[in-house]
Amino acid sequence: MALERTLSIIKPDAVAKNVIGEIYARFEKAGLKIVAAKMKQLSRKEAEGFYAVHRARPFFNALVEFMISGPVMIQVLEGDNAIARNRELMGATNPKDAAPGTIRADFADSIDANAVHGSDAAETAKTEIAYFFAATEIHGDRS
Ligand code: RTP
Ligand code: MG
Repeated sequence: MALERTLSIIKPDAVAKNVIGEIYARFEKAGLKIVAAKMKQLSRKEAEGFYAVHRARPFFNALVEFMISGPVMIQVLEGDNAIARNRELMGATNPKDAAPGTIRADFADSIDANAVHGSDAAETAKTEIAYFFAATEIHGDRS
């Protein structure tokens, strides 16, 4: 299995619900290690840049507004198959479709306010991690 890193964001709705610790426990129980973390109020520019791939989509403005509606908790997760494993823990984008026991099934209210973000592929993980963290801020087993 490949030791991977992925970018995870606990979105403003879940931070406001005070469930950072419960979500971290799920990462840890699944064998994902938190190797970098910061709480941050995203600026509009940062949120637009982060989700730039969705710029032309009808939900883009709502997504940016939501992402800047309060602080987010941003972390790098490291572990075997971390990218796919984190996506499994998260569940489907729309919490109505998310499998029972997933983070979105348990903590998300809607497709817009859906509790967590996770990188979806190796290339996006690399770009997204670099968007928020310098190499010196990441303290993992993988160099
Ligand atoms: P994320 O990037 O936040 O981890 O979510 P995801 O991969 O599961 O979903 P993605 O397709 O990348 O969409 C990013 C976020 O945009 C909102 N969205 N709304 N109304 C809609 O049809 C719609 N589709 C996507 C969601 O909040 C999603 O998390
Ligand atoms: Mg996505």
